[in-house]
Amino acid sequence: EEEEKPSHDFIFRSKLPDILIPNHLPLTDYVFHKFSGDGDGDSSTTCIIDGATGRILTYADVQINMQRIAAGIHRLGIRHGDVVMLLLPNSPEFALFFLAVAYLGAVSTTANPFYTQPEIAKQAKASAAKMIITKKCLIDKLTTLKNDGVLIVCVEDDGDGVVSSTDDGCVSFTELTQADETELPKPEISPDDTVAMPYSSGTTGLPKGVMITHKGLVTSIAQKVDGENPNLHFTANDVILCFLPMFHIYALDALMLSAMRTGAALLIVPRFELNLVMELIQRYKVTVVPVAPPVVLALVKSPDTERYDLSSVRMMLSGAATLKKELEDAVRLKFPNAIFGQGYGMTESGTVAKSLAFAKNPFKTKSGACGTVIRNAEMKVVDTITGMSLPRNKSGEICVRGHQLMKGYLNDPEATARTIDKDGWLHTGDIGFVDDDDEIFIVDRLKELIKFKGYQVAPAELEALLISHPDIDDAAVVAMKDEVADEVPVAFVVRSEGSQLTEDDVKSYVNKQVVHYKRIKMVFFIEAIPKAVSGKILRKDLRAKLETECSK
Ligand code: 4UW
Repeated sequence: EEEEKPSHDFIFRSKLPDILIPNHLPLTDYVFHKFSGDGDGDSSTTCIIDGATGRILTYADVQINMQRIAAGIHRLGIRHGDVVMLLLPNSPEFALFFLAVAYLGAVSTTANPFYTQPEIAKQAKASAAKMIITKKCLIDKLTTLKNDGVLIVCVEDDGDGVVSSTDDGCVSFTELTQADETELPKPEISPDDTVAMPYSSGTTGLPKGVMITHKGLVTSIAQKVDGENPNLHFTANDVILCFLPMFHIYALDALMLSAMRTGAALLIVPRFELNLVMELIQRYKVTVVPVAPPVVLALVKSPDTERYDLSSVRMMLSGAATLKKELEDAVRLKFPNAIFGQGYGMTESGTVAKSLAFAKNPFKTKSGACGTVIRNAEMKVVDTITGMSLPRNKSGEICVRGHQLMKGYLNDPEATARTIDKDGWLHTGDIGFVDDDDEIFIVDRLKELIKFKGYQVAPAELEALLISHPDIDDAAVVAMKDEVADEVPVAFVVRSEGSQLTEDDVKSYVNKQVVHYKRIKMVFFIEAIPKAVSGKILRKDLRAKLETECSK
């Protein structure tokens, strides 16, 4: 008997028409197209402002540095397809090295510089990184990798450019900048070559290398900032603030590269500190302030916002985690002259949705919506049980399709197939609906992922650490709601027989091995972890247990 198939899918599209996207181009050609022979960009305008030092790099500076660094790392043996790890805080060097690696046809795997030594080692090994670009203060975490033959390049800022040291056995950066950019023939790059490889746990399991291609990233940027009526209207007059972490897709794609494509200035700030940020907004007349929900909370609560002139801000965009409607309404009141809206994205898919309030010719939008699907893409909402696509105003799993999607997970075809189905739909693991005005509302998360202030916490990673403890027989990690962080990881632990293990023992065992936002906040001892017959942890049951029995 034939299976009954729905006669059609309910597919949602942008209100903006599709555009021609030059996604045959290598990423750096596309990004700097305005400043090439056929472009109308002025290379003497500011590309990067270093918020830490005030140093300015023009579009010409950035391009020549990109080519020199590319020639320099090529000399050190980096070739097309090789992986280079960027282990840097937000800095101009982050941008320059990312661009240089892309220019060469090599791959940047980006990592949080606050990661612990084992977290760094795991990603460096899994991605087979040949070189790590870092700062001197971080090299202690790289000793073992260096002994294993990974090249370490240190960048230090001496105020007027990048220099470095040869002590500690690191490669001299001076060697790189002395390289002659003309000695490097322009590398052949295919649109399907990987250019960026951030790590993400996706909908399930451990963090995996997300292979983002030149074509994928070019498409994602174009979907936002290209066209007659760009969805995200950045211009050469904008000063775009960047304190969100550049190793994460939000800042990398939607801020750094999108800013460069449009000729805007990117004001790079090493970390978020509210008063410093407001000081910088005032000093540089910042026009675009990209945020995540905890920053919105800080802005709304701060009594100091009145002390600074923040009137230059015309656009404020939030994303990476759920923003409560009350908070959105409160921040709108505080910045009456700025357009406020959300974007919704995922490492594996780039931007999925953007508020059309940011378009050159904007649309009216609602508070609480996380945008409308970007142009040149399709979206559907599917029933989580039947897989059938759903009409407007019905909640289900959000799926997206288009050239912006990742190529797949590194060395993990199974996880890739679980995430992108045979028809090319990427299953986000987010539950939401599309309303009558094409606006998307996210209402829940189907996937395991925990988001602490927008940072990824993979339960499977913490569970593996917990189970490695000799006194722990089994464990499960789930999210608990939190006022400030949105979600925090908490653990359910099954002690081995006779064990006197305490909550503090468990916490200190795990928490010294992980970066701060992965730290377990509470431990609950139970008899057994609830599991389905398949062995899958019943996380829903644990979350329900949290709400009923565990409130302490
Ligand atoms: N509302 C509710 C949201 C939202 C959200 C994300 O760490 P990842 O893999 O990736 C990101 C990417 C964010 C992003 C990318 C590009 C872009 O233009 C933009 O605009 C603001 C943002 O966070 O986590 C992906 C998961 O994070 C949740 C959701 O569960 C998603 O699958 N998430 N944005 N506005 N939840």
